[in-house]
Amino acid sequence: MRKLRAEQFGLTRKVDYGSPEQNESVRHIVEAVRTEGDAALLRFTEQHDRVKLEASGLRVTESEIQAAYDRVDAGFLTAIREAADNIRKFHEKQLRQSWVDVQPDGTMLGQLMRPLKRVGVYVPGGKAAYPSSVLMNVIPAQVAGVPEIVMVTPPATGGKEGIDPYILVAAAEAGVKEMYRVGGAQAVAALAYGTATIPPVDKICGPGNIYVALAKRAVYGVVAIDSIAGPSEIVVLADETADPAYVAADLLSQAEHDEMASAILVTTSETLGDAVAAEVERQLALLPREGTARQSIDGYGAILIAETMTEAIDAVNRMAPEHLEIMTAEPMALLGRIENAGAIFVGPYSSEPVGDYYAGPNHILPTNGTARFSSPVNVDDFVKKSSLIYYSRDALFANGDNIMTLARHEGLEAHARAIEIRLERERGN
Ligand code: HSO
Ligand code: ZN
Repeated sequence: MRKLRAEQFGLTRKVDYGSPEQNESVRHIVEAVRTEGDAALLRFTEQHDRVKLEASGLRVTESEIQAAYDRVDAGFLTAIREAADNIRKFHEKQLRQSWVDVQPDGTMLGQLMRPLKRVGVYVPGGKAAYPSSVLMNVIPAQVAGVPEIVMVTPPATGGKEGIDPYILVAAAEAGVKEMYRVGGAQAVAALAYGTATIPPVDKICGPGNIYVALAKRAVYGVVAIDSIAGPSEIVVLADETADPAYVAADLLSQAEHDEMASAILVTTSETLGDAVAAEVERQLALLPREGTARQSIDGYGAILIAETMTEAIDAVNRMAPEHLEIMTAEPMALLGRIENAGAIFVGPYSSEPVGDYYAGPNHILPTNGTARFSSPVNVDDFVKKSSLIYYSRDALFANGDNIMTLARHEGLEAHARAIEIRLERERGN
């Protein structure tokens, strides 16, 4: 791994806006689905997924879901149920109540929390088809109280048997009752505009390839979308007390996700840095996904040597990593100085995969330095708020003049008169 001075380092931002051809193709697909509905959906499914369907075959049936349960192993089912339980409990803590504030003059102001009505979760095929991500998208929506959560996923992720049974089981376990076999930009367009078979949703979330990402951007505004995830990132902040084998293993856990993933060690100990570099080499050679992990390590990996812990922490805050692990003598003592990180894993036993699968916090986190201003997926992402305003007669009398002054200043006479008509009529009585 390359060794650099922590002072100079910042993470490379990797945002893919697609080629002109990809953008054009997505525009074409979205427009066709918007105007032709199911017919376009079936045509693109045949073109891109090589699966010929009728509209009546888009919806995944109850018996297919049952059949999927027969195909997954018992260990997986136990593990995913435990994970779902932990994720649900963690997200239940995030639920916020509506509130109303009553003032002495009778004014009542407040905020009413309402779940979105219908949410679409995109589940990709290919290298990022993770059952764990199904849980991470669906459960917060469910905890928020979203009554209709639908999943869309390409039709042949499980080979000629159809959809990958592990994805179907994860969705069913998370509580999804409505699933469709459709993927790509056409699936996103269908969720946004609706077709005869697939009613439109209010928000689309979930990861996907570049076509899915571009389609989400294209329909943004018609529906809400989640943020578009970049390649995984891990930063380990460690001192001389860290175990180099643990550090290396955790760096590789994210490097294996993607050729463009970044795995970075920031340390005050050059000895640790050298030991981690050696361990990364040793462990890399043993990985089934060695090719991907090696490209990630070579292209985006680094060992950053810092003079002081303050310099190391500055580098962490500048990078604003998706995942931060702290393996130092007193990791808790450093927490207050961490400004920017999607998820923080504290101490030698909080390895990153604990959070990816199991602990309960969401694994869909801000990437590309966006932890500077955004948060992990959470219940609030599926809730919207309505403001509540009640003014009593007394309150309007006491404040009407101020309101009229501001309205007339803006040249909006009708605004002023809406207040004035009330004050005059009451005074006339
Ligand atoms: N670490 C990934 C999530 C994931 N890991 C899913 C395993 N499965 C998010 O950056
Ligand atoms: Zn992961």
